[in-house]
Amino acid sequence: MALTELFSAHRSCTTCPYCGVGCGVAATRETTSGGGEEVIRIRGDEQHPANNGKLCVKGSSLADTLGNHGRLLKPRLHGEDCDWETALDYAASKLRETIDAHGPDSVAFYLSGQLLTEDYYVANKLMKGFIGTANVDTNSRLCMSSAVAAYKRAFGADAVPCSYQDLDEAELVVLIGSNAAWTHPILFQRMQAANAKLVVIDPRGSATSEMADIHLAITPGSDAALFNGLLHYLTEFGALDQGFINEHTENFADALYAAAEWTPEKVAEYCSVELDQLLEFYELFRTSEKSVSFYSQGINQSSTGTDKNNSIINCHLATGRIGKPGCGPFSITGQPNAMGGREVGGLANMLAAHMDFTEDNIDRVGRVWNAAKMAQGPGLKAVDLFNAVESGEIKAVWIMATNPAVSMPDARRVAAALKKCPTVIVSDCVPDTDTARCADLLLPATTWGEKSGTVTNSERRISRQKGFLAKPGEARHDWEIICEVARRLGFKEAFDYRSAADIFREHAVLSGFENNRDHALRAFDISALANISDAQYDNFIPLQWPVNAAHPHGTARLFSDGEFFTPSGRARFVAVEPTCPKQQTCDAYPLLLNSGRLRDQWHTMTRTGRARKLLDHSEAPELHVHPQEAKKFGIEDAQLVRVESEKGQFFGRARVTATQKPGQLFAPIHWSDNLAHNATVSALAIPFTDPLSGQPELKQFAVTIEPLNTHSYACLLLRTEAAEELHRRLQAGDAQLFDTILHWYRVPVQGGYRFELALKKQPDWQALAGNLSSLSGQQLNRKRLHLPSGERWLLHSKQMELLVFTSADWQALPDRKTLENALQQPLPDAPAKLLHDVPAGAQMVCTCLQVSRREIETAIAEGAASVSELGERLGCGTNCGSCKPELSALLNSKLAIAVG
Ligand SMILES: Nc1nc2c(c(=O)[nH]1)N[C@H]1C(S)=C(S)[C@@H](COP(=O)(O)OP(=O)(O)OC[C@H]3O[C@@H](n4cnc5c(=O)[nH]c(N)nc54)[C@H](O)[C@@H]3O)O[C@H]1N2
Ligand SMILES: Nc1nc2c(c(=O)[nH]1)N[C@H]1C(S)=C(S)[C@@H](COP(=O)(O)OP(=O)(O)OC[C@H]3O[C@@H](n4cnc5c(=O)[nH]c(N)nc54)[C@H](O)[C@@H]3O)O[C@H]1N2
Ligand code: SF4
Ligand SMILES: [Mo]
Repeated sequence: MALTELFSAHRSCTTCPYCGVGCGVAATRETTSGGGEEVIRIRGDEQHPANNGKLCVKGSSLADTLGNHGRLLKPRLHGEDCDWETALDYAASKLRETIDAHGPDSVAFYLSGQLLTEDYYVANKLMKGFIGTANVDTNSRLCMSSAVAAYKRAFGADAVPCSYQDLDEAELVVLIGSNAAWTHPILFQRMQAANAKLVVIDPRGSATSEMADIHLAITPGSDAALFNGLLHYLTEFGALDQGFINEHTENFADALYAAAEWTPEKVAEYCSVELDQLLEFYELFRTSEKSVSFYSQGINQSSTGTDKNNSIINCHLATGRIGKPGCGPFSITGQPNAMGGREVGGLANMLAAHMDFTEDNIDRVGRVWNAAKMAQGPGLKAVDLFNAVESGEIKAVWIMATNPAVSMPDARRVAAALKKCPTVIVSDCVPDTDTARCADLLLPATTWGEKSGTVTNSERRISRQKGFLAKPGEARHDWEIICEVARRLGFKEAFDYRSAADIFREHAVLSGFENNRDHALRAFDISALANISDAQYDNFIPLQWPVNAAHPHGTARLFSDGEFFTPSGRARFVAVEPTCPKQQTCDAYPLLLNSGRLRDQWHTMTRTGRARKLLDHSEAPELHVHPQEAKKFGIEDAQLVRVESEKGQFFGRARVTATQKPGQLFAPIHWSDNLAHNATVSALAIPFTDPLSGQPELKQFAVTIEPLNTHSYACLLLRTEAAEELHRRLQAGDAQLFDTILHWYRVPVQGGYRFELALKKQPDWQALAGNLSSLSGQQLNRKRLHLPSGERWLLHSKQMELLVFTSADWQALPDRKTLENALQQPLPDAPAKLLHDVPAGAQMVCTCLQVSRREIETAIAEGAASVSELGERLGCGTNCGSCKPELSALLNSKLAIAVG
């Protein structure tokens, strides 16, 4: 059935499923002008206050990610398709047996900031109110938990004070450990439009630092010293808001005492930055009344992330720059519904609706839920939770909407623990993630475009995600699946919801229940929404919480009255002792590996990997390395490199770049065993965690590197079935294949897959052709070509089921786009022609308008001197604007060459 036939309306307003900016999206069914073909178009929703109609490259490519191909469409038990009755009975009976034999703490849920609030709410309710354990944690532990812990320490509540408007009004935005140009692009564009000064604090150069007025490339993990130093400087130079400190805060003297030793000179040395540059930043902060500190994973993913967060918050409390327009410590959330998860109590140390495990709160939540068995205390946080799976303490685990076999530190150990766990249930929308491969039971979930509910973005704004496509195959909504299992466990009444709106209303009731100074005053309160009708829920206008009797239309900014949620009502300063990362270099592992995100991919690529054009920017696992380091270790640009840590190994293609500092490396997190050989970065991490938040240290891994000697490279195109068979054999470690193959990665293309292979030795063509032709069931023709650039081999079958090119030089292989097109067409008369006609591939900088780096460089050489001129000539940067920082970097590097 055509995708458009599944479209239930002509226009549907929903929210983007990617980052925490939470952009409004309008999906429409349209007929193309030419062929009259029906298509689904995705545009930014102009009415949505988060983006006013704009979308970044990921959002604007959403239509390319839709469709049933590659989806999990039926439940699978032990690898075989089964019906829902069997699947749900299995899930419920395994949970029941495990609880009966070993108690409630022997089961666990591991959830995700990509679930909708309603899904999250019922999962949490089932575990904490009915099964009786708080072993419910979430991938937000790897992401936001230090920000949560720090806000609670400072404000007595997990409450983000700011609003996006503050970015429009700020004079200064300090981005700390954030590559917002790539990770929160629409907000970054908003900051740029507002003309605030930008300071970027990040050990490496990024698309974000490229646009900064000041970039402080500090020693990895040294942020707390920088902010202790700032507090000290603000005190020395009379920038304190003494009135605010006296009236509205406590513990200032302790924080100041801890900061006193951090003179600018000492900070400059500790953080390895120029004193002048440091003082320039300190002075800018001192004199900018309106300043926002905007921070993300460079701060959170640390073994002292909570302290680092508080060191930033301290500076805002000291200057009274909180609760005012253009001000505040702004922790930006990563996932689309990280914030919703925090609201419902998705973290193991929270209960629900911002309540934690005090006796009063356990009783309070229990009364609203009419709970059968309330959990009595916090449960295990992610790293401990998977340790308990490994030790056998946890015997049944249900994982929803996350891929811990890739994203957890020491990822291989997590996968191994899951493989030996007696019961592993995984709810996902695709069948072949690394985590799904560890599952006994796989449950097909609906996903973006199909499911309905709410999400909360980084500025506390609740928006609707709305399904506009019918459920594919037998997939069900996550909340429905959870409620079905709950009913089978005997909790029918408490989980008898008819719709997501029913769940939302109960969530709103709980948020307002006994929420006042006499009982337990909580920041999260949406009680004004407790009685909304189904129609109002359907037409929900995005609102920022709290939404209650006092603020029926929501609240843009918190703490304007200087009142906080601590017992004294005062905000707390925290004395911070800067501490180095736990993972430290040594002789065996002399380099520090940093990890993070690329512009066009989302996490383990289960959605963005479906849009072919999103792979144009970067299609292979990479390793960024400074030229000096590359020389030292004998590594050339584009060469395959092996990275090793105490815990594991990672293979990636070297990108030699001066954006890295010597001694440091960077690798993107997006590849997994499903997509490439040995490309799971988190397999390298030792799981050190922050003692307060439990968040793992994921930005500093001590490693060593070596170049991998490659005999030659092969590019292989296969139609879907044959490609799946090859993929299966590669993943199973087929000895015959790995006799020749050193490394592989794959790229989905229309009609099949492209595999890129690095070969260890001259292939035994007879054997390889035999092996490969058994995939396609066809005879292969073999041809040796002698070209000016060297010898190349071409293998192909008559129907072009399969096409292989090899060459000693990776760059000398033909253009991949042309080859991909060849896969969809009948065999050309002479396939060897493909080798002569087309040059090697070029990296796309502008994904939307398909403008390559080479074209941009040519235009610059011909005189294009600004981003807008490039846009006029080539169109690049004129659609979503996500590539503008890279255009600017290319212009700058050419300018530097011209000047130098
Ligand atoms: N394109 C894209 N966007 C995304 C995502 C995605 O997968 N793809 N994921 C979303 C999610 S869930 C999240 S959590 C966010 C994350 O958003 P970000 O935090 O902006 O992204 P990261 O790339 O993880 O890391 C940010 C920066 O921290 C720096 N860093 C590393 N160590 C340190 C340090 O010691 N100090 C400082 N100051 N900086 C350091 C890194 O060099 C990196 O540039 O992105 C969201 N947006
Ligand atoms: N080394 C290193 N490791 C990291 C990080 C890092 O910076 N460095 N960052 C960490 C951070 S911040 C994060 S957020 C994590 C992200 O890591 P993960 O959460 O593990 O990655 P995702 O690929 O987002 O996994 C989401 C899964 O849910 C599925 N899915 C999508 N929609 C739905 C749905 O509606 N229902 C269900 N049931 N399934 C769905 C997708 O197909 C996918 O398999 O990685 C963490 N790990
Ligand atoms: S910035 Fe991009 S990825 Fe993030 S919500 Fe907006 S469109 Fe989606
Ligand atoms: Mo995240």
